[in-house]
Amino acid sequence: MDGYIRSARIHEYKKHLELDNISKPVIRGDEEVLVKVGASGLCHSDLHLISGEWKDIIPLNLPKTPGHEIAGWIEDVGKSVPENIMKPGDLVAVFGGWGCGWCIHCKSGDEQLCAFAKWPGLSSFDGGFSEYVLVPSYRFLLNVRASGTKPENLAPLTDAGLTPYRAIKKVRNMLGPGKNIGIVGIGGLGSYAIQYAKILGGGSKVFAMDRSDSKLELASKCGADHLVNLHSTDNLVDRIKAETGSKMLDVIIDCVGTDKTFYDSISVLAKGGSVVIVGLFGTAAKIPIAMTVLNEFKISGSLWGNYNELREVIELLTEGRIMNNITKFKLDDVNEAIELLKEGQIIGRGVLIP
Ligand code: FEH
Ligand code: ZN
Repeated sequence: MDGYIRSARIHEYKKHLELDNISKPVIRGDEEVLVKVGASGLCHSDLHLISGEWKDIIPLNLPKTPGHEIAGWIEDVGKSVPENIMKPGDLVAVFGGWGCGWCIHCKSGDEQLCAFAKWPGLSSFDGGFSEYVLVPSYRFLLNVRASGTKPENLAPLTDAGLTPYRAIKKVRNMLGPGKNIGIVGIGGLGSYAIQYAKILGGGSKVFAMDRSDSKLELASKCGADHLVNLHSTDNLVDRIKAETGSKMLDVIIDCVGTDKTFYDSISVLAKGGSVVIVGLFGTAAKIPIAMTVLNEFKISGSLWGNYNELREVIELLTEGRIMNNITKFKLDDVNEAIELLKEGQIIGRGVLIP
């Protein structure tokens, strides 16, 4: 049908998405860009959103099209989009932190931290589980027409590939020869985290930790030096002691973010060590005060990544220094893909192709 597009939308929390025919978005604002979606990654945050668990922190006007990891081709542009920067037909990756452009965070380049940030599919704006997405400004696009890569390889970089990159860059001064870094959770983010730990870690040994052997197999392909199955390891502390010669782990990137992974992480952290939480599975964990003070632990969070960090991650991919691990699904199979993600059965990142 001309003028209509297919979008997978949340109509009611906890229910399957519905594949709707909706009006094709049209450019109204001068800076806007209409992107024909080539691929859209499936993130755990989408599960929280669809289940309604986040309805108080991220209130949505339903129906809503999720999908915040997007790449595709420019179809149309507003009249103030500079032609020398982007034009119809260009392949673009969509940066997901749509900041106000004015506040202190935006001016520092961290638009994902903007107090007024909008995220495609996680705010009033519709996301990429659709044939088209309307992006409010060309400022949120990276033109990758010269990269020779495909949208399905770019889309996961915009979140799964970006979030652990920022997290590891924050702690890279703690890494180097003789140091150990743990990556907890080898899902969409973890397989990238291992690769960045090898690239930025200056010779640190990388410990991959997960409950699934098939995910640990992927970790091994990504270059992990030690594989720790959190399900079958009886005593995690003894195991890490034995494998690090009692040095323990200097840095842990928690790509899961539950109270269990937090306490596990604290229990195997070296004195002065740092846990960076990027996963959002859980809700709360208690910080053991004495242990944190006596060991000078650093506990922090890291949100997504900024525009320039996304540029760097795309550079790493196009230079062949990182690999993607994706499972492709047709947009029509979105609900099956969501079920597989819920069951932990997608290895690497699930990507929807309209
Ligand atoms: C979730 C909610 C709001 C912003 C960013 C996120 C990240 O999980 C994106 O994966
Ligand atoms: Zn996400």
